Amino acid sequence: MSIWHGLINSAYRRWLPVTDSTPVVSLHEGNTPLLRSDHLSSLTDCEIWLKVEGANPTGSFKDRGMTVAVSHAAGRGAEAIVCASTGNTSASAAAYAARAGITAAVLVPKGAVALGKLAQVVRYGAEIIEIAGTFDDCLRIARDLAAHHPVALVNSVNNELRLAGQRTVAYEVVDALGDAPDIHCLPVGNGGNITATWSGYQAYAAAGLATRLPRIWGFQAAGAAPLVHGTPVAAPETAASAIRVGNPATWNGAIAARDDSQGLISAVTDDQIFDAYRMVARHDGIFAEPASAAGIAGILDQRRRGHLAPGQTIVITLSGNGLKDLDASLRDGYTSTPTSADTTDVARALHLTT
Ligand code: AN7
Repeated sequence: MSIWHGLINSAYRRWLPVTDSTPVVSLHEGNTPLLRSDHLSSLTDCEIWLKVEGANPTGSFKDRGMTVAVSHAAGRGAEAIVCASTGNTSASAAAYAARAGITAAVLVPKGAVALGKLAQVVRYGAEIIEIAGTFDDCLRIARDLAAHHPVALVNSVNNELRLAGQRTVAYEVVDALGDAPDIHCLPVGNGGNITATWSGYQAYAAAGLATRLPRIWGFQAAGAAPLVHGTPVAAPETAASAIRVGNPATWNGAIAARDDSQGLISAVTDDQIFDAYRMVARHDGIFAEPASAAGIAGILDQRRRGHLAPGQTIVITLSGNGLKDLDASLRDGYTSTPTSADTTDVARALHLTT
C-alpha cells in the first residue's frame, strides 16, 4: 500500500517546478475524491463525476498551488508572503506560511469573506488587512506591495508556481478515469483555475498520457460575469462570495481555455447556484460552498437549454468545502423538533409509534 504524502512527494513531482534543493512545504494536499453522481448522471443522461476539492487540507483547491508557491518562497528565504483573496487563497496561504514559519499578510475585501475562511486565517495567525473595497482593489494593492517591498506575491497572477500546482487536478482526473472526460466544468472567478485545469490536460495529452482533450466549460455568477460580457464589472455582486470578482487577473488564460478547448464560459444566477448547492448536498452527500456549485448549476442550465448532448463523460470541480460558509447554509433557517431529554418523547417526535 502506498501512502499519500502530498503533491510534491507524489508521482506528480516530475510535473512540478521543484528541484532537489526546494524544501517541501506540504499539508498532504491533492489526491482528492472523484465521485460519480448518480443523481446528476440520471438528470442529464450523462456520466457525471464530481472532483471534491473541498477535501484538501484547508478545504479548497488553492492548496494544490500553494504547496508549490510557499515551498519556493521558503527555498528563497522569503520572510513574508502576501496575497489578495476572496477567502480561500488567504486561508491556504496562511496555513502553508504557518507550516513554513513564514509571515503571511492577507488582503481581503472588508465584510465580503465567508466567516469560516476568516476563522481559518485568524487561527493560522496571518496578518489580516481588511480593505474598504472589492477583491479587485485588494489584488491591485497586493501587486503594488510585491513590486515595491520585499514580500512574495502568492496569487496566481503571472505565478507559474501556483498554476503548475493547480494543473495536477487534471492529472488526477485522467489517471482516475483512464482518459480525459468529454467536458470539464468549473466555477470561474479570477480565472486561474480554468487556465490551470486546461493546461494540465494539454500537458498530459502532449506527453501521451491522455488520448484526447476535454471541452472546458466555465461558469461565472450572473452578477460577476466579466468574462461572459467581455468587459470588467465595477461592482460585482453575488452571494457566492468566492467568485465575486469584477476584473479577472488571468483574463486571457481563461478566454484561451474556453476557445482552444472549443468550450464556453457562461453565467448562472445565484438562484441556480444555490439550488445546485442544496442538490449536491442532499443527493450526493457532498457539502460544497456555494461558489463551488456553479459548475453543477451550469451543466444543468446547458442541459435545460438543449446544449448538452447525452452520453458524455463530464467532470465537475467542486472547488471548496461547505463548512467555510455556514451563513449560506443557515440563512433560510432550518427545521428541528424540540423535545425533552426522554426517549419516549423523542420516539414520538420521530413518529416511531411501535
Ligand atoms: C471555492 O480565494 O480567488 O477562477 O482569492 O474560492 O481560479 O479564481 C477564490 C476563487 C472557485 C474561482 N471556487 O477560482 C480567492 C479566490 C472557489 C474559490 C474559485 C475560487 P479562480
